[in-house]
Amino acid sequence: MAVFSRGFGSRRRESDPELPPGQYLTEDFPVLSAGPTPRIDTADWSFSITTESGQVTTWSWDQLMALPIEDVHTDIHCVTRWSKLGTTWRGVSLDTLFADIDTSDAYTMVESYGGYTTNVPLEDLLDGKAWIAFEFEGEPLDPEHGGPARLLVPHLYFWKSAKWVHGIRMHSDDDPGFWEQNGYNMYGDPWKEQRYW
Ligand SMILES: Nc1nc2c(c(=O)[nH]1)N[C@H]1C(S)=C(S)[C@@H](COP(=O)(O)O)O[C@H]1N2
Ligand SMILES: [Mo]
Repeated sequence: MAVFSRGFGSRRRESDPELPPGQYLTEDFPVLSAGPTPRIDTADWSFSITTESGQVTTWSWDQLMALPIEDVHTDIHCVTRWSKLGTTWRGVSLDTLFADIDTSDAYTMVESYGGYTTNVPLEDLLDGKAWIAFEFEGEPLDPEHGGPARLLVPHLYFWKSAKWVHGIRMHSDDDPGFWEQNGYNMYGDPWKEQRYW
């Protein structure tokens, strides 16, 4: 693991081309949750995609684990201004989960155990841009960070990466999720600083 002195860190902070505007680097992994941490046993866990026709496709934990698993190296950026560069995750690509889903809707509502929701355009979940992640830095994802599994959409601010993910519902319109109803941007591109309304 790389260790940086504070001096190096602060020089890097200003000049790093990998750091979006207004962000600073952190070596810790802050926990940001709007409510209590749900505890879901993998034996009870499921993930579903629900389309506009009412068709529901559900995966159990074992079914998820039987799908192709990908290693993901990526930077993450929280709207509260911390960023982590070069994080390592394992998960299943949303391309795999959407492969046989028949939908004409352009938007999704991501739904979590515990009631959290966030809206993401479908195209931002496809083409290698999003995963259901269940490992972080080689370890099972901590419950505080969304374990057993969370959405990982690293090109958007991290509030879009719903912890304790339970399902995705297709929407014809871009309806606001939890934080989006409370002043956060509908899209959340860190490079354009789309933080709030
Ligand atoms: N279910 C759920 N997912 C969530 C949140 C939450 O409160 N509940 N917070 C979001 C926000 S605002 C951020 S910044 C990240 C924080 O993830 P972390 O706690 O693993 O750092 O999770 C996002 N996903
Ligand atoms: Mo956040």
